[in-house]
Amino acid sequence: MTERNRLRIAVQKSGRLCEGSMELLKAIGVKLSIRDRLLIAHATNLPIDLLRVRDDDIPGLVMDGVVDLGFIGENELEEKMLERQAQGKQFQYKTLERLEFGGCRLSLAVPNEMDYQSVQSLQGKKVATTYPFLLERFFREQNVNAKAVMLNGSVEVAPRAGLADAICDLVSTGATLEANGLVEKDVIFRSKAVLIQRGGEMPDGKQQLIDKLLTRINGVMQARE
Ligand code: PRT
Ligand code: ZN
Repeated sequence: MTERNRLRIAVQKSGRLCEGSMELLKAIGVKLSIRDRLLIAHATNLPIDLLRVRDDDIPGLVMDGVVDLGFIGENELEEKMLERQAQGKQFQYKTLERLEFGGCRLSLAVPNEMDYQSVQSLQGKKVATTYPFLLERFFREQNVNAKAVMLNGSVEVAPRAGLADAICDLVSTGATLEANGLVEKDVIFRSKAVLIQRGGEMPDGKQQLIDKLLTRINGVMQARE
């Protein structure tokens, strides 16, 4: 395949999805020579290039057709989809596989001392989150008039800092919430890592390669069950 026809896959450069994605690629036989800090890594045995980026950029790269495939958390994917929908931008993509890593939940959590009966208790309150579109959708569905306050980091300290009354953040073990005097109340979204494909036509060679990779992924997942 020519340079242009090499399959481009976006993966998180470092972080919670990085190990799972790289390990899966290795398990399905993609051999890489990755040198630290390089944006692009070329596979040595298949016509595949890896684009190593921040996870936040992956949905957009796939939806804009800049890359062919991407490994991403469903939370980030759904948030970016809602954001694009609100902006009237296109958000076409196809989920190829739900994967067995990156599991977490997006939950509402409140300070220990707060009286919380149901999500209705948040009426008129401010809720800090990195996922304002997912949170606002949930508030709309629940008929709650609360305000999502966007924070890109340190969400769990927002109530103590007086920036918000409650938070909506990703949880896996719950240790971070506990350490910050917060109690998990309602799960608004459950997430795992997924492999997604861009919309639009795929040249034959690339589609065959994608099909081959998917068959191998299914084989690896079955063997691990
Ligand atoms: O640098 P870059 O932008 O690429 O990375 P990032 O810091 O934005 O993301 P990263 O690596 O933290 O998370 C990437 C993805 O991993 C998320 O979008 C989720 O799909 C998934 N994931 C799974 C998690 C967690 N588990 C998780 N526990 N993402 C974040 N957390 C954080 C959470 O925000 C909180 O701060 O871990 C803390 C809670 O963990 P517990 O175990 O204390 O509950
Ligand atoms: Zn990120």
